[in-house]
Amino acid sequence: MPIHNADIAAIFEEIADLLEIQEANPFRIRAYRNAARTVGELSQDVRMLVERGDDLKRLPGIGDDLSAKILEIVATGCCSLLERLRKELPPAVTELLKIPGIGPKRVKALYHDLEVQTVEQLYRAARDGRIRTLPGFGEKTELNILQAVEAHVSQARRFKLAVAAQYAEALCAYLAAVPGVKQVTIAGSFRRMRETVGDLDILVSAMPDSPVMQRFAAYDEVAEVLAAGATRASVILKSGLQVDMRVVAEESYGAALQYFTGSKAHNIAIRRIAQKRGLKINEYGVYRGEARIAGENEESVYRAVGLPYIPPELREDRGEIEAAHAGRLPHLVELADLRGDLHVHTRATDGRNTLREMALAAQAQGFEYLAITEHSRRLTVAHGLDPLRLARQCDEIDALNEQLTGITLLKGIEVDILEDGSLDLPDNVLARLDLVVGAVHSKFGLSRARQTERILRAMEHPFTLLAHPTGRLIEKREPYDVDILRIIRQAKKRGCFLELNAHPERLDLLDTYCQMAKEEGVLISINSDAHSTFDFANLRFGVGQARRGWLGKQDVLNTRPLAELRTLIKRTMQP
Ligand code: DGT
Ligand code: CA
Ligand code: CA
Repeated sequence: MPIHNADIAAIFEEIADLLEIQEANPFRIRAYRNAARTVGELSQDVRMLVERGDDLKRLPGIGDDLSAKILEIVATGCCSLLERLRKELPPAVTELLKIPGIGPKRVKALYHDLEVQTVEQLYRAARDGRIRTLPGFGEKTELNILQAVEAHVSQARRFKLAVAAQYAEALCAYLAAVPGVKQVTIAGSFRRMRETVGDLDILVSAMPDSPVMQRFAAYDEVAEVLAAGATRASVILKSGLQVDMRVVAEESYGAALQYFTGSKAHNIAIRRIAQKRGLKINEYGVYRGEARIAGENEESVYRAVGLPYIPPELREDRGEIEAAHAGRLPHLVELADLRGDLHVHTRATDGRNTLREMALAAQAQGFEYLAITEHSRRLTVAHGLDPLRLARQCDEIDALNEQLTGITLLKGIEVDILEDGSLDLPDNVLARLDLVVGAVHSKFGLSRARQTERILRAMEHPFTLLAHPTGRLIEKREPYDVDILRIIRQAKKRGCFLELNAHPERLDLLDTYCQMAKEEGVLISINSDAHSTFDFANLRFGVGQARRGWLGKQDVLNTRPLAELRTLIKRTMQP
């Protein structure tokens, strides 16, 4: 079974969780968490590194022990340590950990103090009011748990786009190499770049004698074949991800791609337009009576119904069809439009590379500038900077800029927005910087009014952009409650900006908020929030989300050349 980065990361993450429940050495736990992050966010395939004989120890945070574990996982598909740990704890502990909002600390307390061992028991304990009696739990947490369990039961599992991408791209490469295969495309929500996908929909065109169907069912990561016919098959991968595949004739490829890309709402709206024009549209083509008038590519399908090509990210029936009719479709931003990144960390706080390594990686990415934005002192877990350490880093950046050519480092900070809306560093310290990235890292539970007020007040200081503006973590932490429209309007007034964080767990701003910012005339910065040189690879997911939010190149702050960017951010530094 081929092992993907996400599999290795999940094993390390589970080991860390189980060790934490067993109250193991915190450093050991930390090491597994870091390793999970390193591997999970790596843009290269670890299995390939192993096959090539690369030294895994050159990866950040991977030493002898972890490197041996990775080799074991790649070779055997599992990890003996994890199996041992699982045997030592009741199986339901693993289940409990999957519920959002219940981390290892809470599982530990529930397991040790309430003897809760199954999700069912957890539900009953919450319903009967027994959880609130535990130290550190309270009524509110109990209610949260109750809701989380209900949501967990009712909601089918979805996969984060970046995780699905690891499985999807490997499978596509495998299918593309099957004899007789001509085209392979992942359609569905994956192609529309939704932040999570329910399943993968793969479309293939192949010669009639191609063994692609058999090969698909025989893919060594398939756990179960749900259905297999002459032109369609569905399987479940060992990761739990379902994959539907269809094989279509080449002349229908565009029609099928249009159909299976969806969304369903978009397709229904397109079909209605076709009907009005006396046409019939399905996954084989567009027909007038018996005659097929389009279908070999998507452009022909849209042309047949009188529309220009609509990019997949817009196909949600959220106004794209009207815009297409009126010739007002946006020209969407592309990864290659980005000229820099305005939010990254280095070893000075919780990043894993040096200033120079980050600068060179950004340059290799084709960037012209990179803003270094460490955490501020309040965030002690990340070893945030105080004024003295910040000043020292500024000197280092100045010195490094003297040496570097073709890339400019900007001096910034990711400063904590405190509960009262003040910033974690005084204005006169911030004033020395090129830009200030403000972020909420605490008190997520404030009321909407207070949370909004807090952020509006923060903008009265030197303030360039609001990082991850709602603080949500996909399927892990709900967004904090905030009046985003008021914040966008204040940003407009103030001349500052909002971030779209490209980290696959964040992708925050939501697409609809991006659209809102665009309408209000507030530029968005698509940032990696990189904690290592590998993380720039995440920018493609940020760009995907931006495209879903209708953003064009001109709507994105970091598509601006350096000189223009400097003018724009300079204004934000005067309160
Ligand atoms: P997902 O998998 O939940 O993330 O979302 P999708 O959009 O990938 O949905 P999925 O996998 O159920 O179906 C793939 C595409 O097939 C969908 O986007 C549009 C098309 N499709 C599915 N069912 C229908 C339908 O009943 N009518 C129409 N017009 N299209 C459909
Ligand atoms: Ca799908
Ligand atoms: Ca599907």
